Amino acid sequence: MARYELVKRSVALITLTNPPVNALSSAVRHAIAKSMEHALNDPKVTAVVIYGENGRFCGGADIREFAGPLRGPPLVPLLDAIEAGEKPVVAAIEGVALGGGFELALVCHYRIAHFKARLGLPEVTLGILPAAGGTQRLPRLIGIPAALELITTGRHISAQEALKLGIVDQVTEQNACEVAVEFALRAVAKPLSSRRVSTLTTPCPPDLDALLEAVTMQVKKKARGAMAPLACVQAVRAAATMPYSKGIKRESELMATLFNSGQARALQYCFFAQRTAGKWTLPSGAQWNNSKPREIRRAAVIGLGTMGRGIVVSLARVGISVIAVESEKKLLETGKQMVIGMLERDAKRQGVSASLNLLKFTLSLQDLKDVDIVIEAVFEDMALKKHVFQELSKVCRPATLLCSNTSGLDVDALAGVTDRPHLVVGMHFFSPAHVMKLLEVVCGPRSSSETIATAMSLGKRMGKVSVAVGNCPGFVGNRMLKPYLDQATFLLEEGATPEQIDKALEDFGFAMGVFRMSDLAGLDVGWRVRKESGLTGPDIDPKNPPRRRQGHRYCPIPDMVCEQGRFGQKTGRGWYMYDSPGGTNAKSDPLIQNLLEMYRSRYGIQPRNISDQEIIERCLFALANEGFRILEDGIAARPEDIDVIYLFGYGFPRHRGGPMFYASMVGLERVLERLEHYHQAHPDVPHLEPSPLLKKLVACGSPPVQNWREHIKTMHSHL
Ligand code: 3H9
Repeated sequence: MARYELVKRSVALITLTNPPVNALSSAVRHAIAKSMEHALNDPKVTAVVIYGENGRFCGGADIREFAGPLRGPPLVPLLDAIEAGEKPVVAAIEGVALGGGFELALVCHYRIAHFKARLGLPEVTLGILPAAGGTQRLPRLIGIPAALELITTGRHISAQEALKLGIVDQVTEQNACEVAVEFALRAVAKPLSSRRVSTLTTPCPPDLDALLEAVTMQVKKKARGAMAPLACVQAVRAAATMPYSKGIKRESELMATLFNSGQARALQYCFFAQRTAGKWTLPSGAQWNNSKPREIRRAAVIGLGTMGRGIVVSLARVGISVIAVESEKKLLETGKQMVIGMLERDAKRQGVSASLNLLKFTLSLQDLKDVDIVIEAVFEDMALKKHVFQELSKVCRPATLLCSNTSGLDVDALAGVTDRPHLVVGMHFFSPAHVMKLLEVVCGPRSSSETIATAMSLGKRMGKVSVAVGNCPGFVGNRMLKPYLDQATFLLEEGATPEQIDKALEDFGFAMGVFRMSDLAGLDVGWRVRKESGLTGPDIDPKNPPRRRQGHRYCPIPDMVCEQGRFGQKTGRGWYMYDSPGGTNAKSDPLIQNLLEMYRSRYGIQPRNISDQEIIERCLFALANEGFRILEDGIAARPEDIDVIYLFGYGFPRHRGGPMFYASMVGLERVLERLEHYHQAHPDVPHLEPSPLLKKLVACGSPPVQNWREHIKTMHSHL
């Protein structure tokens, strides 16, 4: 767990050896404590270097250990002892120094970083704070404003930035360990007192209170209910106003509150869920670690609308050459200008030249003969997409992968019109595709494991969080969205307003309430889908009761909003009004209030007061209920995949862990009881009927989310 050796006759080199990230597990802490004791007691040793094996200094505390009781030596006294020692200790930082790893570096008397190293205190993203002295030492070293920014955001910084801030003493392009050993030898004769960061006085700005007040407000607004960022501010305040001995106690108190909170559990669950999500498996036994992806060098994107443009940019950013295809000259020119503009803005931000030579724009599919992969992003129309796939089949060489960016259409039906169904897969990006991190890789029944592996690996290369899902209408994300949106509109009928529903959801932690989100996405998209599914439009039988469709409750209000040409932000009017088309500042619109009142009086609905609790329960339990059905149907392999999709694609608050984790935190029994209650009150809403899997899990004693798979295993899988 830590190797001890003597180098250059007098330097004790302690190398952490806990792959993959040299996390500070109890065994590692124990090994460091023993090695340090040895080094400090051995008269031959004049200095110490701490290093991490495999080019990674240390990824911090072992997060897996957080679930159990503390074992092994606690970190704070161990780090204090290193700092207090009478022999110089130098941290040789390669790769990462994160969290407890950064705190370990902070107690060393000197820090040498490799020029590619990254440092940071990401604890806040795990719902905790840097509780091994990080909140007390960093402000003493770099001052309050910079420390606040790093600790409250968890941002990783480069070695160069760390040097500028005064965190590291030297940045090197050579082997950091060798440089650190030489550095340590030179440090032997120098006094150490000024190198012990905990003994420094925190440099405070004159307007400390005003600064802390302003940061608190800022952090509160961004945190959307997350507790850790605010606790971080309080801990840094202690560093500014208390001696180290008291500040460290305050840090520990704040940590204790956070550590046992549901939010910390949710955020740590998210950390592992995100990493689990990439590990796909097919019923055939093919999976992420036994299927080789193909190398992708040349790609094509068909359609230069919002999605297509974002996909082109995402591909070009990672050095893949792209042929972008449009059907008309004018659309091609507009798309081209926008793609170039986006890449040039990127390049300007990074101070490099834009990789425009990777791009080619064309009106002809004939240009796609030699590409490795095509991503189709044309209008969401099955007939059109089938036509494109047929044409691609004729034009592209037989080995080219054909992918669709459809947000919910049948990927297997598209595969069926090609000469290579095994090379067809869905790659569902989220808008705007160059910004949003989520990618649903939709596996059709005929998609080969190599095809899936390639789409997943390409997603990863583009910096996306890729999740493999099965093929059904809406896949995972959009299929779950339907019951969620339905509940929101039913609540409107019953007496709520868009503002009230959005506020309840935003107070819960969503980046945007459902109506603001719909306005941003465009209301016409859903309207077109409803028309195509026979739910609305001129072909509807006039004898059909207006609030029922296909045997179930139906809310026609969204159709009425669209009939008025209100398509959301892009038209300047939707559920809200905006200053102008494309505006983002949502204001209440009295016309919507009138529409709701007229609607209710037309159908004799007596509006009632609806509590925020009912809004949350009806929207989110219906959402999770559909998630249980998706698991039953084998469309998602595990709850973690669903949660990752909602975290990265739909703005679900991370500190709630995602819809499935949230249901488990509320208690599955309670979710079941509330769904039964609401289903009884609304028997014509099938989405409120508790799913068999939910009932099964409750009958099995509501196991933790990580164990649900055992209960799903026997069911049919589409993956
Ligand atoms: C802390 O330090 C608290 C302190 O203040 C003190 C309190 C007293 N623990 O991400 P990857 C696993 S809190 C356990 O795919 P990459 C990870 O699950 C900690 N496991 O690699 C994965 O496992 P698997 C603060 C960890 O190269 C494997 O390692 N530190 C830990 O893309 C590879 O991970 C952090 O928040 C860990 N600390 O990225 C840093 N870290 O293969 C968290 C990773 O089974 N870590 N694993 O799926 C990271 O940000 C990234 O892992 C890192 C490498 C950037 C290091």
